[in-house]
Amino acid sequence: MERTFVMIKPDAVARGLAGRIISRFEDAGLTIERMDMVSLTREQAGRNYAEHEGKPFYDGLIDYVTSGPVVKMVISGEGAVTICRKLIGATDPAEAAPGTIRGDLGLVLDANLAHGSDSAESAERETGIFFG
Ligand code: IDP
Ligand code: MG
Repeated sequence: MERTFVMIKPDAVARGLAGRIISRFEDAGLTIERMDMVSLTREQAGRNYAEHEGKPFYDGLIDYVTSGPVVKMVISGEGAVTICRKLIGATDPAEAAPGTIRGDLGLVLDANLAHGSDSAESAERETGIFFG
């Protein structure tokens, strides 16, 4: 049993897709352990995306993830980290496979709908940032 951190980003919440995205994780057999709708502070967003600081898209990314409410979740299940990343799909929705959240519901990299931790270590770190 593994736990991961997943966030439905502001574009998806604004488009009314949160319920459908949550269902995809539940349909896969995963368990939503914790869930809350919040607006991120720039400080939280910066901590979550620290690895990207200094990259050309960094400021835009922080603007994007703080532009409106998000749904933050802790999701558990066998292989939850990898399964959630698979369900979310490739970073750029234009490249993401059909059947994935980004492939089915998105078009552009600037608004790619969801975040999922990329490893068990990231999951622990990110859960700490967002759930204390
Ligand atoms: P991931 O979300 O699939 O793990 P990362 O490479 O860790 O992808 O990038 C984090 C987030 O930064 C992406 O989900 C996306 O929102 C944004 N991002 C990444 N690369 C670019 C880019 O080239 N232009 C604009 N935004 C980007
Ligand atoms: Mg990442």
